[in-house]
Amino acid sequence: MRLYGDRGSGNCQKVSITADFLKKPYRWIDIDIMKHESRTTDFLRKSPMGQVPMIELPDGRCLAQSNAIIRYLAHDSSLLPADPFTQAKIDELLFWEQYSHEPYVATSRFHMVYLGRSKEERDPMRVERGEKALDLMQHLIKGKSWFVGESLSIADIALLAYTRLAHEGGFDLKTRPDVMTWIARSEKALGLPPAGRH
Ligand SMILES: N[C@@H](CCC(=O)N[C@@H](CS)C(=O)NCC(=O)O)C(=O)O
Repeated sequence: MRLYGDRGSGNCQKVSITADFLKKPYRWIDIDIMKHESRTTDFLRKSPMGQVPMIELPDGRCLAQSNAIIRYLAHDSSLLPADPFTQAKIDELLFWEQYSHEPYVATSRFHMVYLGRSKEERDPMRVERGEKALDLMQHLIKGKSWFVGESLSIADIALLAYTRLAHEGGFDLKTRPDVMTWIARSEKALGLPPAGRH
């Protein structure tokens, strides 16, 4: 399998974290999004969405969208239990992450880390919605170890990717202590070095 990705992207990190945890071999292919390398004719032929992460299977089939990819990789593993309702609860969080978390927390980080904007120059609407998303995570994880069920799942990986990097987008997790504990728990379970100050 080939994994096309930008190493600084949380969406791409979701895929490498999942593949590494499941010991699925892959070849990482660096795509520099700032040089628009995901928009070349060759890349668009493989994946018309023009974004990373994207995987290419040995038989040539390609798949984009981080949460679709990790869901595919996790099939038949502990990260995606077989029970249909449990899977739907995981999907609930995968969709929520893409609609209500990533567009605000990740893009605020993108503006600071990739575009070099200051914390003060962030888009106030994105900041407000990002803060709300992080508050909801605190509410959901309070009193629990994992977001769905009793074990680590791809819901945790999807949410972890940008939440552990939220400080790089100017967000402070100190008022969400259970989120901070869950980040440390998840990083340990996944064998990841701590992403830094929260
Ligand atoms: N919903 C997509 C978002 C993918 C995305 O936004 N990718 C960014 C990097 S994080 C990208 O490829 N940007 C370059 C571009 O759009 O040209 C996913 O979850 O994979």
